[in-house]
Amino acid sequence: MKHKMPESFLWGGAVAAHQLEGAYREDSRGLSTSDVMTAGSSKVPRKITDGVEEGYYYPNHGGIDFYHRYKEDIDLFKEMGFKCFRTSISWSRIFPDGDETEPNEAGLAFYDRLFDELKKNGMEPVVTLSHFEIPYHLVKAYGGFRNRKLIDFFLRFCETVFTRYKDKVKYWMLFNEINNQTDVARPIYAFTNSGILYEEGENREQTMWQAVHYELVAGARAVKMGHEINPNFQIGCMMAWVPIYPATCNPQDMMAQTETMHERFIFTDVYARGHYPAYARTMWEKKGIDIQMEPGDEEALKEGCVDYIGISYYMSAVVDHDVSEDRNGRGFPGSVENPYLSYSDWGWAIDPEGLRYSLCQLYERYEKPIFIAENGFGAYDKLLEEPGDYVVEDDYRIAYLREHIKAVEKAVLLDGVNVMGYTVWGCIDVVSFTTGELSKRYGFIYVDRDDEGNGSLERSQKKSFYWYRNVIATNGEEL
Ligand code: BGP
Repeated sequence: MKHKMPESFLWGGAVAAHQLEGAYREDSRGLSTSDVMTAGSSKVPRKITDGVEEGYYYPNHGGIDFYHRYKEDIDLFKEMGFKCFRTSISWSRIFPDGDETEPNEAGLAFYDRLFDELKKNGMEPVVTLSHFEIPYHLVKAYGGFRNRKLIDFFLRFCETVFTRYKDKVKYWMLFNEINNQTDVARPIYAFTNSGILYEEGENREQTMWQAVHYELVAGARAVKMGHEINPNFQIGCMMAWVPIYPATCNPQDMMAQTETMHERFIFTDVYARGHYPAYARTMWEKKGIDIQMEPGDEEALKEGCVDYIGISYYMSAVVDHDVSEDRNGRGFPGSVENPYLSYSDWGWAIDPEGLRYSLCQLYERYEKPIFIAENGFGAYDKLLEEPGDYVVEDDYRIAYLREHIKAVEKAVLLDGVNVMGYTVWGCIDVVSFTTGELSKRYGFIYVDRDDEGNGSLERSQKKSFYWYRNVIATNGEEL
């Protein structure tokens, strides 16, 4: 099979402001949701504290100090030949409390410098507007997106950055992995997607779906506004895409798969088609959920369809209609292991074919370009005793990425899917979102920092740095 990808294919890497910038109070940046999550591990969940509390370690406060080292890091991305670089704007650098009417110039100036540096080095910025960060003041004073006022605060933030960077940034993404919060058993998702802290005994699904409605309206209005500011903007949604397989060919498992996928498709259906699918209303009725909509909301959804579908892809999942509990920790009842797949140290199924399947599934449903905004392999990398050109021999990461890129190439070259780009998650070691570990490393670039914040922050290449450089240089021909 010819491997070459289209010349316009956007090879690159992805990170998120809160996972690498650090400088969490510098230049008047306000506290954000990411600043009050303590360090955790694969065994110990992160704790959401009430503000920053004495006695805890908060790994996102320092990140990997990208705020001061971004030029050095961009030089390394350029050495790999990145065509694009995905990161996010920290909302609380621009509006420290979130409800101000005037933005913080120092925050805006940082992203001017960052985007200029990327463009100077031949990289298109791909910018996520809300990547698990909401100004913490909006959580405390308004209850996050349980409050409809958040729509206007988000739109003020969007209008400010769309206008400021309209000639520097073409590719935008709305809310990162907006669908995570459907897993209401894990409060971290409502907190990072919507700035919501569940109250004792409340109907979490009612609160979550109402917040989702506000976010979908906010996102659609942002798309419409963005296109008015610059008609060339390409604005996409961003979903954690975990395809669900039926446990057997029993029709009941197939129906269980269809129903469970509704909690993923509802987002892309609204974003791509501009209205709620019929199953949304029956799903809400079944759960006793009553969504408050205002006049104009449905009009807003219709007028703000996205230009492309952004996804992260790490794993697939399985549902068994005969199982009631979430056995495999995937956030839905009936989730079970897949006997045909192996799993990472964090219990994530390794399924490259699932990426090809997902790309076909999404493209055939929406016929909109797809951007793979995240795909990567987290591992406890071991430093070589005697490093040569590289400090980690991460053949396991190369193998994981090779198979997933092969799947992307099959989707493009054999299945006719229009894939815009592929940005490897954590192209440089960053703070893990789910665990707060830095030792859960994804990068082509090793950063000397441990889970307690010790280390020189020195950057060094891993073996995969040179492998990915060649993949890009041959446009995917040599894997
Ligand atoms: C996705 C997030 C990223 C990143 C990635 C890896 O959910 O969009 O921010 O965190 O997963 O996950 P983790 O960092 O938990 O290993």
